[in-house]
Amino acid sequence: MEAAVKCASSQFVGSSSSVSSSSNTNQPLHFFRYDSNRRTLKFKPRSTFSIRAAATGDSDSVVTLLDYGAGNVRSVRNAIRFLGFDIKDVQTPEDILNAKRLVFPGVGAFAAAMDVLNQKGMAEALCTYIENDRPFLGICLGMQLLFESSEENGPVKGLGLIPGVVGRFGSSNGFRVPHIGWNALQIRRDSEILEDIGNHHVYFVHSYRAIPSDDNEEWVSSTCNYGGNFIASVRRGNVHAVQFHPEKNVGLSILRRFLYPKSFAAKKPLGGKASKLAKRVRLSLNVVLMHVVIACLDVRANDKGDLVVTKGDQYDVREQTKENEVRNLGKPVDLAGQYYLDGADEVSFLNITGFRDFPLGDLPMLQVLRCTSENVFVPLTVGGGIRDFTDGHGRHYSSLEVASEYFRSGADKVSIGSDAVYAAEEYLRTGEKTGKSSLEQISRVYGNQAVVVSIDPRRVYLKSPDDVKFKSVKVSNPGPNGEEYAWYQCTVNGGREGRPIGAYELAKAVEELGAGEILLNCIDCDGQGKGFDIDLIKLISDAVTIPVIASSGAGSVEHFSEVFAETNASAALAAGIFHRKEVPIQSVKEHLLKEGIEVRI
Ligand code: 1PR
Repeated sequence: MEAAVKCASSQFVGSSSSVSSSSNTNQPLHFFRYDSNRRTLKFKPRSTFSIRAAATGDSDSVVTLLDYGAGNVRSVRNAIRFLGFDIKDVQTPEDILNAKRLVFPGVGAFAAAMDVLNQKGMAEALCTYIENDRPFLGICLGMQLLFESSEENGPVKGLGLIPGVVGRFGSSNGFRVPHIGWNALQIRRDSEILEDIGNHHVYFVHSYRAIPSDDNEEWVSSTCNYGGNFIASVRRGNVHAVQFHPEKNVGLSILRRFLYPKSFAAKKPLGGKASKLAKRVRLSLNVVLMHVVIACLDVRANDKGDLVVTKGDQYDVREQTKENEVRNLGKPVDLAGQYYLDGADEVSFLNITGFRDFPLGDLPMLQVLRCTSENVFVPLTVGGGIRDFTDGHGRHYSSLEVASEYFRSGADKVSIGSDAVYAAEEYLRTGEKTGKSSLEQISRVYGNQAVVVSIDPRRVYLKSPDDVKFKSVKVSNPGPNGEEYAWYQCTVNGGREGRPIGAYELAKAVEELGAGEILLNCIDCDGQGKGFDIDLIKLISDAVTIPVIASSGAGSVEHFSEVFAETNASAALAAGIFHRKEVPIQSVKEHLLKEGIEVRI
């Protein structure tokens, strides 16, 4: 395919400079500036950024990064570069000991990470570095590894620097696991890096957490509540670690404060003032459940070979004209950047022809991800074509390799469609988990919080629920012949082929196989603007304990409040209304807040 994508000015309205898409730090760095009047994207040269390092290549402008190769740390890299620093990767334990400032963005599973650290002699170097009070920032698993042990596939011994055991969230009280989303912090003690946070929300994505106790009290700088208090950040001297992701949105201020401690030294500390916790919405504990608004970009090559954002009506993305061309709603990188600035909590790319175009041959899609992740600091999900594949030369690619390439290119999560249907069918047929499906393999390596399963069901009306062996619902609106029931048949290949499995059965099976989240589309509602399929979303969000993203059919702000009020969906995704600029993301959020539904503002 010739659909080349450059991270260049032509991708952005009003831009006059080019942006580096590679790791070449000699290229000029830029960041988005939003022109609220013209509602277009511009680049502002890095030199005007308020706090910047002298990019002289001396050690003051270098951050040492411990990336042991188990997952996506590209977004952390992008954030560090965005803040004006160069990156030196740790190759040997000596690199840790010699670091001026060390960032450790742990990814993947606890046991695998500890294995690598032990085998490479890095565990000891890390302990020495931290015990010597050298500047350190651990992120997510990079914080958990500091504790004594973890229950994740364990018990597994950790670095043992902080008293406590990392355990799994319980889902029995209605909280979805993984914990994915934006939450407020409860500040427990002074920590300069948290000073800009106030009541802003930071992004969490994890299934395991450490709990505050008398033993680790002197470490805990903030906690968060999700079915109980857990440790959100720790701090002792120059050593900091956070369970959330400082590379996302407001979290960047935390990263900036860690990287530029001198610039903030004169400021008064917070004095342990607790941040305000807003009232929770549906559960009876004192917890804020943030609801997430996602902008989705269905991407494919048009007939000229250009990669475009398209949008279907019930999955038909071609114009109803004589030419029958693919509907073109804009450039993927432009739109993703726009939605980030407009306040989207996440951005999803679905490579909708991935089932027939092998994604690793579809390099423009990878380039879109690379370019987007340089400037978009909210979670990025990418789906389409995640499956095993053998190319024309007989070279076999595993689905894990495909996912790894997506992660390396900037995805925080990958979304599996068709292949998850086949895996679920096989699992329900044999009752055995082989560990070989794409879903199982990717979640084992990257953690289930990094794996979304995208379901493309179609409603099939029934006279009686006994007419089918799959779970059905009594529908709110009867079918064309007065049918009162329906089941939701899963499809593959972008809705082209119906499969002998229902959405309910699929959702439960993929949860068991390791999915961390479900993206629940509905072909009947897609692009119709008449509202989400509440019957379907209620059915699935009540059936599983992992977060469910409601998708398809949003046409007004009221549709978002309806889906959050009437179902247990954690997030709502829309495409058409945002692409056609019918409803701005901020209007959705303002409406939700007005209705008492918590969202990140
Ligand atoms: O099967 O693993 O290769 O994944 C393919 C992915 O591409 C799946 O996630 C599948 O949902 C998606 N896909 C395939 N064909 C289409 C199509 O539209 N022809 N798009 C397609 C699915 C559905 C939503 C859409 C919402 C919201 N798009 O994501 O964005 O329905 O739209 P709306 O707000 O305008 O109603 P694989």
